[in-house]
Amino acid sequence: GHRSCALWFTGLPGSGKSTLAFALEQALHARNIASYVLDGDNIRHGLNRDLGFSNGDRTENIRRIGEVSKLFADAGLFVLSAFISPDEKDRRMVKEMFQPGDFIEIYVKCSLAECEKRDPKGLYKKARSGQISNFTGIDGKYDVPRNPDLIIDTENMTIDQSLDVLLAYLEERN
Ligand code: GGZ
Repeated sequence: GHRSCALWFTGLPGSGKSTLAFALEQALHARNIASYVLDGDNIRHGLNRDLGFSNGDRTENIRRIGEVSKLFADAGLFVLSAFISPDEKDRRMVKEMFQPGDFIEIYVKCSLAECEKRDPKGLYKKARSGQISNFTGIDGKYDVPRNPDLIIDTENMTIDQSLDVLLAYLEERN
């Protein structure tokens, strides 16, 4: 058997957080481990539709997502939460909602240059031209995780390789 827990993916926009979380969800389902992905698409359009991207709103965004992640974990699921979560102390706040070891911080590492090159939604371009403000990596801060449980370097690995690293880590930790 396995304990339910929260895997928290943090990283710059375009670093690959959601992609990795969904790939892991599929791999876990194939192993009969119930999991669920929370990301901007299912949270910011619903529960957190009242929040924007000011620093205060981001803190409230992360706080609510932390509480929801805890509920999912209490319900017995592996919850995979993929949010920029740029503020180190907001990530600590969420970590403290969990029993030690039940919250796994995964730094999805990718340089700003590469994220900006990928620019899957054209938002970096908008941020550069001033159409979006407080955009993480451009004029919004990102606190690089100081002590993550795992670092996934998506700049130098394929999605499959990244997934293998994640699965090996989870197996090792049981
Ligand atoms: C960062 C923004 C912004 C600003 C809109 N800064 O690539 P995306 O589009 O789908 O992912 C980004 C998403 C980030 O939401 P999070 O809830 O993960 O952010 S946080 O943890 O900081 O609260 C991006 C889009 O929202 N987006 N404006 N100014 N990302």
